[in-house]
Amino acid sequence: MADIGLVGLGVMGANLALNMAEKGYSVAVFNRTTEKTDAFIANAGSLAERLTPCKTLTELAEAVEPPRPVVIMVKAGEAVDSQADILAGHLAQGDILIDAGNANFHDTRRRVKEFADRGIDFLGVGVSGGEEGARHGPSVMAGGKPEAWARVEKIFNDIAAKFEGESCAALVGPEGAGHFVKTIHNGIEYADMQMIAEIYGIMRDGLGMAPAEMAEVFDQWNNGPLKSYLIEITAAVLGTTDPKTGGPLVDIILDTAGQKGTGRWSVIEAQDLGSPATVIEAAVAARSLSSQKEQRVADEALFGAAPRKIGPALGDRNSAMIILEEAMLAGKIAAYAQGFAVMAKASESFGWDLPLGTVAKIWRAGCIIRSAFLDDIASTYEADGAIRSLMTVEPFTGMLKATHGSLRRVCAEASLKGVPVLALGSALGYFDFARTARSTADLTQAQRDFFGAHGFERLDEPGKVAHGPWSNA
Ligand code: NBP
Repeated sequence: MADIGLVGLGVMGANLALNMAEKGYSVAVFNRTTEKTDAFIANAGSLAERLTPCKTLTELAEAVEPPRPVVIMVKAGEAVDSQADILAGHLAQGDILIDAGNANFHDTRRRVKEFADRGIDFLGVGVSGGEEGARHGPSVMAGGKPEAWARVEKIFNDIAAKFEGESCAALVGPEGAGHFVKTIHNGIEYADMQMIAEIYGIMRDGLGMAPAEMAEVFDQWNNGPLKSYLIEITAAVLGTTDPKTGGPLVDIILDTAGQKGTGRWSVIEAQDLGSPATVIEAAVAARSLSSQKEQRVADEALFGAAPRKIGPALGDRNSAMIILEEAMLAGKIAAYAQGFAVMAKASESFGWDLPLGTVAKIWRAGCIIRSAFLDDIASTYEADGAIRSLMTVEPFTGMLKATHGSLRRVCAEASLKGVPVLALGSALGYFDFARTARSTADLTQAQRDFFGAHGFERLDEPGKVAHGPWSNA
């Protein structure tokens, strides 16, 4: 009988099943469209002998050795509910349903409760790394009961990415914690990608660099503090030639970016928790703005194109590249500080006790935001899990002190010439706000009291609610 069942042979499910089979597990597989199951088995090569194709969910439940772990890897939302509901009808006490898709963590919290009532453990497991990660080693962020995780931990440890031999799979908390952490991972991914895109915009439109030249710079940056998968693939992307035109492939790609929801969810949760993630917000907004292509074309005609040429304002080519690298690093510190602060707030609000050091550790390999930088974050949180903000602890404080001037110069020059820097600008604004001891909220409080009698606290009478008096109120 099979060690585990897997429902959904899309990009992620098919590759996870092959990964499991390669690690020696026998896997019973099912897909709604059965032709896909047949094609999957036909293309599985020698791994097919460890794969049991099933035509129905009943067949799948019967093919797995009890207590059965069954992974569901289908489109998030209703598809998960429908597959889990049918499966549960064939499962018994002690069996485990594992939703490994990108679920909204509120849905996972609900499902954990619903299935607990039916005697079935439900794990919400975030899986990152795309197709390649799923096949050869993803980062795995699990949420649920420790006893349930303990029964499948070995399988996930075996298929997960390894960082210096350590598995990038871990239980990060109860119920929806795994999917929450995955959501914030994706939010940070949006922020990283948008900041890289803005730096690319400055290089392309502000400095007139060709993609091949930019590819070399990103390649160099991948040996420094920005070393990461996203910087590595940016170099590869910019260095790719279109076989049809012979020109850079990036130049013929329509400039509208898609999104599937996790970035938006991370912003909604950040706002709900009162822990703003301005860089992620800007990144999500930038994708939405990018999709309004027709309006952008019309507005460029209406207002005229911005000059965009930054020219030598950032110094010679070498100096400009150093300034851009430092700006990106400063922006990254702010974005990660925000993402980790949101997780810390969620941990407190939901009583999850999220191990942020472990979260950073399992993001060091396998996932899309994997980077050298995360190793520093992991060490920082391992040393003190209760830090207030990543920006306020070493080595990040020192890095920010050394680089925020470059972020400021880049944002200033880009703004002067009309090159949009939504995410980098948000990072700078966040940093500046964070280090402003006396903010301008005194005026906001005064206005709120003026129009709505909301009250304010006087500096000379702490703890008391005061009102006006306002002239002409
Ligand atoms: P795909 O689009 O490649 O596959 C979707 C799967 O969902 C197929 O097996 C499809 O079956 C099944 N499905 C759908 Br759509 N509606 C269904 C329904 N009502 N009932 C049963 N099955 C249904 O998606 P994917 O990229 O493999 O993503 C799967 C999950 O993993 C998603 O939650 C996604 O957000 C998450 N994820 C994706 C990535 C990535 O890089 N792609 C990374 C991390 C997480 P069918 O063949 O019959 O249509």
